[in-house]
Amino acid sequence: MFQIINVANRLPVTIGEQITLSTGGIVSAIEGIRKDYNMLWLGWPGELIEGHKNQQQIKQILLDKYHCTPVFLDKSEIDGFYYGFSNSTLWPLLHYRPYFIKYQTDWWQMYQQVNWKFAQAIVKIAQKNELIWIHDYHLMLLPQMLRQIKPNLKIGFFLHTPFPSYEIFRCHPQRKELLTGLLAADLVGFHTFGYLRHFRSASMRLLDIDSDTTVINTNNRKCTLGVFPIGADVQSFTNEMQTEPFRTKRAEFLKIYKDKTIVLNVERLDYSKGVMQRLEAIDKFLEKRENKDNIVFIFINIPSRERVPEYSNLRQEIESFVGRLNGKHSTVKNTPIHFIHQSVDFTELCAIYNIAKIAMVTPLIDGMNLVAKEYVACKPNFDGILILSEFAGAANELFQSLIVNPYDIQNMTQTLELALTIPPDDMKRRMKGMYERVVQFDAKYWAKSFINELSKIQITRPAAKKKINVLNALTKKIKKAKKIAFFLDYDGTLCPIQDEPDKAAPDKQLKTLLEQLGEKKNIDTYLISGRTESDLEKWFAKFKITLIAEHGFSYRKHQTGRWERFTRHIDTLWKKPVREIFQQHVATTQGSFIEEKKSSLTWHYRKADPEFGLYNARQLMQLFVEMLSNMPVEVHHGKKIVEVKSMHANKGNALMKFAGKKSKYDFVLCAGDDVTDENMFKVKDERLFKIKVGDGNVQTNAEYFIDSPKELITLLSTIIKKIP
Ligand code: GDG
Repeated sequence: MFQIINVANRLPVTIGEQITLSTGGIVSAIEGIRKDYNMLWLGWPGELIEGHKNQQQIKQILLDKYHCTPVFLDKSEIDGFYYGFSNSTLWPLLHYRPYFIKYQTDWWQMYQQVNWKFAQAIVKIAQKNELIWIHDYHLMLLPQMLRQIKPNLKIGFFLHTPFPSYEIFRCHPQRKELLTGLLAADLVGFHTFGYLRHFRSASMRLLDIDSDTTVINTNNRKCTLGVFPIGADVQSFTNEMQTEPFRTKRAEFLKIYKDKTIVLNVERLDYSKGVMQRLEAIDKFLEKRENKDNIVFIFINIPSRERVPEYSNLRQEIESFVGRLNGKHSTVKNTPIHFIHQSVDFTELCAIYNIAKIAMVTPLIDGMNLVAKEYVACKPNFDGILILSEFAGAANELFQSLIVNPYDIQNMTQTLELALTIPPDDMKRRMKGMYERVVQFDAKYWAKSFINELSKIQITRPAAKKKINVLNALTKKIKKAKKIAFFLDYDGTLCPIQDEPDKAAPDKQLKTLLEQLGEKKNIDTYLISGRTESDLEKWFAKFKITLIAEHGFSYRKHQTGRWERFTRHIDTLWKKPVREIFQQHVATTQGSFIEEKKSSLTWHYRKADPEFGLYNARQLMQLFVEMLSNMPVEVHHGKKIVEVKSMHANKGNALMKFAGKKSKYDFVLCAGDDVTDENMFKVKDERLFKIKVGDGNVQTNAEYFIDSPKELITLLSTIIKKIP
């Protein structure tokens, strides 16, 4: 059995005449640790050459020789899922290029279909205890799909690209589905805290869910967020630099570029890498330079996604710009720009990294950028200068580089001039600092830290566990009871919380339950809610139950049909100053509003920006602590609300009024989801059976948990059948 199933869009192999191991960022990172873990790699093997071995043969070779399981894609899947949705829709979105986004509904269907295909391929091989590690934007729906089939798998997801700000991410038609897909993972990792912050912000704003800095809570599950900056495969570069082929290549290059300063550029040909802006800066630099014979700019631009029009257009643009620049700046002795539109082999890459005096890594945006780290890794003598874009994830760590803004052409030109004149001591000091960091936090370190974090995560499903107990415990107790009272909160307890309070009308199943409860001689039912008298009357007047409004401010027995107050004289002088303060907050916190009831004033911020709303709610709470300390009110900060209410309206008191020690009841069930229900749960009386509905991870005085209103209704419907 495998310990880890590593899932990425591409397998680390290229299938041509022969099957070979490919190079690239993720590949080297994962390959570096494969020996340490029993790891299976699952992914697409790439487009197969016609007439090559059949799929079954390839499958066998991949498994035996490379520990890989292929997920084959047909032509329409490759077009719709890979070139379409992944690389023409998601890639530009994640790289802040909304105007490059192309979108087709059939691509979205293909994306779902292929994610589903991956999910099924995984469950075929996954037993129980493997860690599933999913990589990158091609597979954002996969965590949720896997979770649906195998709820207890431990799933990690790492995003290799940036995660853009909410304002960009929200442009996507499937923004909610994509986030929900990811949030089903137990751990979601990013290269930088900035991306994590954006992801969290988008989740809070688009899905209206709560979150701490590194944890997002969804449906009784926790999704942990973490920062794991990918490192370079330092070991491979260091080893390569000890070899004879490397020494030969290095000597050869030194001879070719004798007396010339090499400025190196290595990247996939991609619009995120800022090649055009860099060429512009080089043009300006060369315009000012007197001696153009002794400098050469080597561009290694590996071909990438050429079937996507933006990429082939960019290639043409770059090639024609390079042509113009060489025409303009070449001398008899030198052609300043050396443009290679193909991959060079690993030994050559090492040699060129090693001898280049300057590396220019100036993407407009980049998740991390491994080239920057690899260049540093190939500088054990600290003799090089890295010019690095502030928009590469790597800039957070490689701060001793010369940091540039790639949109500021003049800044890049000047930095290039500075790099050429930097004193050797300064150069060494900078490179030494970066080298030490790159060596310490390499690819292995990255992969191990992600895997460790994922293995440490406890998959707790407390609500599910206690749910089993609740039915048993309740059955046991209720069977012995002669006279029973049910105190049931409404919103969030018998009915899911809705955006609009008016939408929360009781459904058919609940109505049936209330009818049945009304008919039960041995059970009295109290619907105890924060809602107004008229709201409750509108929906529940016809049932034979007692309605308790405004958290225990007034009640209505079915027999009389009349509303009565628990306490006669209630002081409401506090309302005026509280209303004024709430109004000030309504003006500044867009989307917030005030709700006024007889016994309370509530400021709602569920439609406001979640962070600004929360900030203002906390400000209000601080203010009220002093301001209302001598008033007969209770203040509480609940689910997206700040409420000030008369202290006479209290669900615990209301419960005691009807079901106190001297009452006829020998068993009292109370169920609620909110802080106001805690007043019932706080009552100490062994006749009480307290059920909290919703998130099992919160502090509560209740003893039992139920996941959702739907499950509570099912539980109650089951239980009342056992009572005469
Ligand atoms: C994505 C994110 C993130 C390049 N030319 C040759 C060659 N390479 C290798 C480099 C490096 C890799 O390709 C490129 O990795 P990057 O990190 O720079 O960029 P992306 O491919 O866009 O990768 C990126 C990365 O994922 C990892 O999380 O850093 O931000 O966009 O390893 O060495 N290798 C050889 N010949 C070449 O000509 N042999």
